[in-house]
Amino acid sequence: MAIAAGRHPAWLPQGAFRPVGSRRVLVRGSGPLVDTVVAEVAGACARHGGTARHLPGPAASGPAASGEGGDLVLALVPGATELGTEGFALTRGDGRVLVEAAAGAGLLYGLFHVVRLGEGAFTGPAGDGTGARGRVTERHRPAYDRRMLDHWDNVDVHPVMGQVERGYAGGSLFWQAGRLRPDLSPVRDYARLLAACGVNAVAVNNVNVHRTEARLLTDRLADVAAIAAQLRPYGVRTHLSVSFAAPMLLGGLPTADPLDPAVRAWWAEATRGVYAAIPDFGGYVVKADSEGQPGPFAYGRTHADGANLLGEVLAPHGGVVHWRAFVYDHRQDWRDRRTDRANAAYDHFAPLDGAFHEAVVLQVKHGPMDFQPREPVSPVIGAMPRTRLAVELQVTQEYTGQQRHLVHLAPMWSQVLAFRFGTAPDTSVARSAGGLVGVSNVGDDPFWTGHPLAQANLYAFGRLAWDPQADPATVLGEWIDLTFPGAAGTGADADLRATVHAMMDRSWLTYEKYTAPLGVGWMVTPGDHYGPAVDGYEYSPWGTYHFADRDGVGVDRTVATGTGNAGRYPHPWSATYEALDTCPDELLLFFHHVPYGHVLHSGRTVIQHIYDTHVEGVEEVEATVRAWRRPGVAEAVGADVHARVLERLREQVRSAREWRDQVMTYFFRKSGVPDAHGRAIP
Ligand code: GCW
Repeated sequence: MAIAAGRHPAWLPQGAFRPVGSRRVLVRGSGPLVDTVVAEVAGACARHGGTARHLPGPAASGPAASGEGGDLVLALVPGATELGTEGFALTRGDGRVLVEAAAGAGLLYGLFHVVRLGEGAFTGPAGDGTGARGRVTERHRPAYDRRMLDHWDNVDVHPVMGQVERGYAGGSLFWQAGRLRPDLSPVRDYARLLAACGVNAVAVNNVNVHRTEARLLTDRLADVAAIAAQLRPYGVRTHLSVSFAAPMLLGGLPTADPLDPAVRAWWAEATRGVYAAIPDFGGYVVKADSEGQPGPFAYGRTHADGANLLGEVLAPHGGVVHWRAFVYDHRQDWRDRRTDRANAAYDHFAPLDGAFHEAVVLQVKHGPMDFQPREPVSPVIGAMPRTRLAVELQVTQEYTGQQRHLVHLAPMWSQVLAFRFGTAPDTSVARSAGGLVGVSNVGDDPFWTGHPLAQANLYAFGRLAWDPQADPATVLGEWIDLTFPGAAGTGADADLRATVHAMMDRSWLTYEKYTAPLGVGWMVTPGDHYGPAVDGYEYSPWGTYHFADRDGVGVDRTVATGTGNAGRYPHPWSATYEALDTCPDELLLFFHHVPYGHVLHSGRTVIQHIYDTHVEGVEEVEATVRAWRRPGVAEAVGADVHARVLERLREQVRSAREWRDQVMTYFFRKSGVPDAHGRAIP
């Protein structure tokens, strides 16, 4: 098993398998995913000089299994139901490792965990943190049953959005100019990478379902089945975005009214067809009544009516519908200061809590707006305890530099996941959610993600979906060690690790500094969303404003005088956000319109904060470029990676300077306030 030539191996280079492949390995058990484990182990051993054995019978549980001869034993123990279908137990010490799992998926995740631990799995201290000697057992289970990536891939090349909507990594892995790709082997490699970071579900087409894509549900279902066949060996289930108007578009019915019996019968029949072709199909994804997509509002029905129809037809087959909460009015009037896009999902969905079928998963973007570099957590997530929720993150860097800028997103995501609506731990975003969904950043680019270092975002997404409490810096460290194993253990490697950490750990905060300030967001070029246009959306119907004038800036979202958004949060957040003196600096302009001279908790005025952070942000990007050009880095990461990253960093510097100059100039002209440090503002 190896990533096909011509593509960067990402976090599965052959060297990462050396610790496993150079040992005596025994796999016990049988089944499709066990076969994958066997093939992985056999490939690694053939390459690195170890020996691989396979005994198809299951093992007895406990130490007996470990004495069966092997430095690494991977054993299916069907009775170990406490591990679930994806969990595994890892026993190690004395140079030997035993992985036990109740099902094939658990064994596969256990194998990739051993790969992640590397040589340390066999030689390092046992991992219970107590320093105990001898053999120690750890148990690992994913926090969420579904850890999913949504691909915004079109089948036809869209005249404006291209092959992949908001894709920054070339074409689609699945689709090419209207057809299924003839060679799907990269999809198999992709599934392998996903299993190695913990992702187990993929939606294969854009949530904006156009005419051709709608047909994937019926007459082009064979294409979806072909993709599913590639994903399945790595435990990844296939999902499909469908059009709510499918009964009309594909079935010739006069309506898509969710309460119409003919519509319901049509969906039931279509869904039977899907499961006949793909027995382990995961379910549908639906973007309804959103940015022009059809939905139940056309029939005077609620989103519960719409979603429940699909939940009901999927449930008998074990599927779910991911119903997106991204519903807002994109025909707003900037003169109207009461309507607020930040309120929309809450106002549409919170009143429906408890009304959804059990096979409906409401998929909520992590913030109330749209994946800006800084937003508060969406109040919807805290308001629907009787609804299955999945939190949606944007791995593709639409608003965070489009994989031309180096922005490591895991620190933002873990902050979101750790946010607590109340004081108890179970009020955290991580605990309120039943699943995590990421919009994929992958395409047919040789580095998978355009910017090679953006691979770390995909990896971190999977790891946080497995364990939302994982420390982002540790996860980044894992990714560095796996991806660049050539230099492992040498002095140069420690240096590389430190260099990459220094470049990436705070890169999200750097990006925040040189773009839109203090949580207000946007200020991007309309349409493609790349680069600065401070007033680009200011008078548009999309509902994304900053309201800067000569006296001040920010959106008044208070209950007292604004749009009332602060009041959508439970206590104490409603009060925290409502009051100027308690609102956190980084969200100040999201919740308040303030004069330029307003003094932040940091002690700086708003205008001086804008000047200072924009200068600092550019300096930090310049330092990042210097770090990447240090001697030894190119050798440690490979010339191809080094060159591609350098090319992207150069563009990042150019773009960051453009952001700095435009934002500083804009606010200097508006406010007339000079920079306290006397720097020249263009
Ligand atoms: O961020 C916006 C994007 C759209 C996207 C939409 C969504 C797929 O600009 O391109 O459409 O969000 O999440 O549905």
